[in-house]
Amino acid sequence: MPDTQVSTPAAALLPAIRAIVGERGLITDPVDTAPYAEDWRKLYRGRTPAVIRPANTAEISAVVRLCAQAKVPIVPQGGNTSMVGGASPMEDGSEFILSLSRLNRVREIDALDMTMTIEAGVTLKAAQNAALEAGCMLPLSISAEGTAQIGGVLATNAGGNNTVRYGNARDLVLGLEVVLADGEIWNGLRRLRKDNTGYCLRQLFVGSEGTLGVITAAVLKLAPRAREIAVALCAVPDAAAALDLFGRFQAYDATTIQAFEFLSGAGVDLVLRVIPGAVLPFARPAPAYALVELATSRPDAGLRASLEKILETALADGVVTDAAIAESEAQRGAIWKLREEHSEAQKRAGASVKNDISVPVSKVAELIRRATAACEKLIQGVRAMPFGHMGDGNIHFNLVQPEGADPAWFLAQDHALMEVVNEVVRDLDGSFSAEHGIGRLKPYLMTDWRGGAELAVMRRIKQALDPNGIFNPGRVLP
Ligand code: 2HG
Ligand code: ZN
Repeated sequence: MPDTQVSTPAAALLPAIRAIVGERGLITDPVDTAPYAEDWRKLYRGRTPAVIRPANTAEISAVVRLCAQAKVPIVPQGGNTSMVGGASPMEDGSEFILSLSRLNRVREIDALDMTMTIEAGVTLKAAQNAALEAGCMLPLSISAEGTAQIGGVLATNAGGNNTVRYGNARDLVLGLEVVLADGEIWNGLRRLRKDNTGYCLRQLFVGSEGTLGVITAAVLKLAPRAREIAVALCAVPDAAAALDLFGRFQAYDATTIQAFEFLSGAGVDLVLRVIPGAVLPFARPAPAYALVELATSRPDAGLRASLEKILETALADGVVTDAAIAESEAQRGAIWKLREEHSEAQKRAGASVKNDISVPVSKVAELIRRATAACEKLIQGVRAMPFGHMGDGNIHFNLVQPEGADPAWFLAQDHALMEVVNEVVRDLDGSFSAEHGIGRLKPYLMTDWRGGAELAVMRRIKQALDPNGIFNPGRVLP
């Protein structure tokens, strides 16, 4: 395949890059690069002269060195599951995609240290499985875990279902290996629980969305493997009841809550309609649902009995109207399927506008109530389908286009819809970006939300670490 017909600064580098990564490490045919240049939501259809797929950290370092000298921008990419276009190249074809997928080894697991040293291109699911085989657990779980890779998960500080108990990706990182913007490799793969030696550099790269360096490997904290897990889907009258239920579990034994997710009735109805094999474990649908997962590494904690006890009183009080407790691994999977297929179901229903927002946990029900009213007032027939991580205050306040509407027309309202939702978020002291990050979609909101000293410091950090602006330019910072 000829490198490219057009001579651009990026195209001029291709022979030298090929000499570093070899034929296997380079994709230049536009047909083959296209899937890497388009995001999962299909909001961005970019172009790139090449997807570079280095085999190891040394090759990444050499490639970055070349790009830095020529000031050619690089978009680091893991599983390409970003919800905000964070790994999508621009449309002008000026940026390389740097795929981490060939760095896919679990380097070491130490069950006594409870750590895992792992390369960026391992999928989150594969990392979870490796931890389980070693008798431990990697306590990070997201819907895209089969595809999302560790490097991207860390670069975006992913949150997911277990944040309520274990925190976000950031809280699990003990060490990092990073290729810096001049090509130098920083080996910070320490597995220390205590290490007060100046500024905490690793936390700068976590959540920087590929704008400060390329994460190539990490040391992650593991947790003890669960010995008992109890899962229930609870039908509830509304979000306020779901929050009341969360409070009951928290008051009883907060340490056993592994996930507490909210699902709207409309969202579950849609999943049941468009996702094959999805089944509701109740005779009739409810206005809303809460999915609770309790887990413990203690052998005789009697979780099932605790779950039943709390649900019994909640049923008696009218907080829960029906409940289904999983009796097997298959039933647990079926309950989680109703939750995990929300994004896919919404994608199949046409265009949707996503608000990945957070508020203090105590305000989640108010957020859902007020934001729903605001959006329904703005666009008649809009389908509000909020769902997500109620236990940590992060709701995916997603809006699906009115039935039969033109998707392009609906998407053109995205800023207006985000604005009315964000007004409520601001009023409740929340954040417009909880776990998906800023990417290409939301830099325009940064000045308003993080302006002044905060944004100024971020800009100084970017300037210090990436003076030529080669890493993911135009993302995160406006
Ligand atoms: C989830 O929690 C993901 O399933 C995706 O964060 C949410 O589709 C979304 O908005
Ligand atoms: Zn989520």
